[in-house]
Amino acid sequence: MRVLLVSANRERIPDPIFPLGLAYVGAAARHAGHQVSGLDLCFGRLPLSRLIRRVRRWRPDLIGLSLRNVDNAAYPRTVDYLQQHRDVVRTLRGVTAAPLILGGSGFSILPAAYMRVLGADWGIAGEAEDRFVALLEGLDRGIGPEALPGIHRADGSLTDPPGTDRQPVPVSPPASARRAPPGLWPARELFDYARYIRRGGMGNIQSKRGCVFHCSYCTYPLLEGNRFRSREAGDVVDEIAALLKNHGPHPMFFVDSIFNFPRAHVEAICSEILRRGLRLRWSCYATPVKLDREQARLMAAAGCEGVELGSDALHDGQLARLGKSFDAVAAQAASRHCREAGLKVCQTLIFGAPGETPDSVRATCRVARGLRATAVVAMTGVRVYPGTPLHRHLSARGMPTSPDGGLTPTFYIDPEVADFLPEYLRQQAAEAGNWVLPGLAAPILPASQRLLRALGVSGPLWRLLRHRALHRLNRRRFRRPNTSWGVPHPRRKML
Ligand code: B12
Ligand code: SF4
Repeated sequence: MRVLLVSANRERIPDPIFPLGLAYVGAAARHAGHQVSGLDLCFGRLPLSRLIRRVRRWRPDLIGLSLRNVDNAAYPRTVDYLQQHRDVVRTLRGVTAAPLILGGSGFSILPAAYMRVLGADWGIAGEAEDRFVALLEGLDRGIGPEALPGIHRADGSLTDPPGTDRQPVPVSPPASARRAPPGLWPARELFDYARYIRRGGMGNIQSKRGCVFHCSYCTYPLLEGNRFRSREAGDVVDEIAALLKNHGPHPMFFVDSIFNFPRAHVEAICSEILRRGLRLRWSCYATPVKLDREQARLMAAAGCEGVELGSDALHDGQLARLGKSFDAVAAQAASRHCREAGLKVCQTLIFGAPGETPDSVRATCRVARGLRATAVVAMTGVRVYPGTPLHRHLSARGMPTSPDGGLTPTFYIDPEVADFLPEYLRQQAAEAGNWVLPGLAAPILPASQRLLRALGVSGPLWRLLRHRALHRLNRRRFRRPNTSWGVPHPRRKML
């Protein structure tokens, strides 16, 4: 079968992100013997014209469309990507009758709602290598997706042939999320990896899937399953070494939900990097759980330059209500160990979850200031995603959680702090200089980000906030949402 895989994401803030998930799907389809071509809409001025030209020239039998982001998860200046997704689907429908299959993390968060509004033929939520290949093979043999489990139909419902694993809720992890990640490396050659590096992006690498924790607001266990499924350290480091060989030195990001847990896994990867003497700069998401001095030192020695430490709060009551598995003392200790090991720390915080009070906000801010992190990213309000414990908690109390099936990005701010929070956080940010308030105040304005990237600055921009001179860029309020494409300019043409 001739398969065209299209990545719809055009967001380049905070950095352009290589379509890794689609490259995995492409590798699986190729491995199964299909002819696969990739089209990435991230760069360039007239993406839809390119899309039309490619479909006309390549004449695919089937199109897989990857939707990475629903919105930028920032409040109050929220960027919603739905209209862009609609434009891409409408364009495809206008130029070909080939079946259109949706997938990707954004799609997987709202599969039923996206199926109903976008008008594609089928959709696969969650990790999709197995089911995408099964779907292609079925179609090749004249068997429709109805015969397969866990495929979304155009009306949003799920196929559920008798005798197969039942899929009771649309966002539950698919059967494949209970097995090891596929042995195949992503087919990066389908897209222009080097262009991402040139434009300031980080190379992305996945060492495991899943997350065992149950933080109240988090979608990651829904997307990847709630068990860790790790790759062999040697295989991960082989893939990194191949990327460095083919593309020269460039910063890498481990896209695992949290990279530093379980402990044996991160130790195995760091030791393997060290054993081979690979010179590498990398960063990752980290949890304070079991992050001690030895782990921080090992990561630093293996080339880790910074971690995004997901503490979320630094007040015990609020940590418990967010479903975190550590207390404020452990979060502070983890931050200190990282700093002492020479790692830059981006401390991420979420304010306004149920139970938040002005006192808990003040307590978290007070402790955060004492941590001397490189940067603090503080979210105002919690994004409420269907299927999460937070969604269930709010629904049980009769609160409106997801109008139109979750299509409108919905945030929760406890009424106790709704009036107090934005101004208080702005004040904290203004005093500290290195705080980023997504959706509220500009981290580094889009124009400045473009300039920095043009000057060859790559990797996470938050690490620059250690320079006091850059704090000045960090003091402005948003006039427009912080996006490269999310809200199209009325006069900007896409065709
Ligand atoms: C790592 C990460 C980042 C890193 C990326 C670094 C890098 N260079 O790669 C950073 C920190 C930069 C980042 C930034 C952002 N991120 Co982010 N990120 C992630 C994370 C943790 C992993 C993404 C990943 O690479 N996964 C690994 C790949 C292999 O998986 P995958 O892409 O899902 O692909 C699989 C399936 O989806 C499916 N699939 C994919 N495509 C297709 C296509 C078809 C046809 C089919 C059938 C299947 C299919 O099969 C694939 C293989 O199994 C996810 C959460 C998560 N656990 O998924 C959030 C996530 C994707 N991010 C999210 C968001 C919001 C953002 C930002 C907008 C936040 C912000 N304002 O800064 C930006 C957007 C940046 C941009 N340019 O687009 C959201 C998106 C959902 C939403 N709310 O819209 C997620 C889901 C987190 C969440 N809140 O739930 N992110
Ligand atoms: S916030 Fe982090 S630790 Fe908690 S469930 Fe999500 S990925 Fe896991």
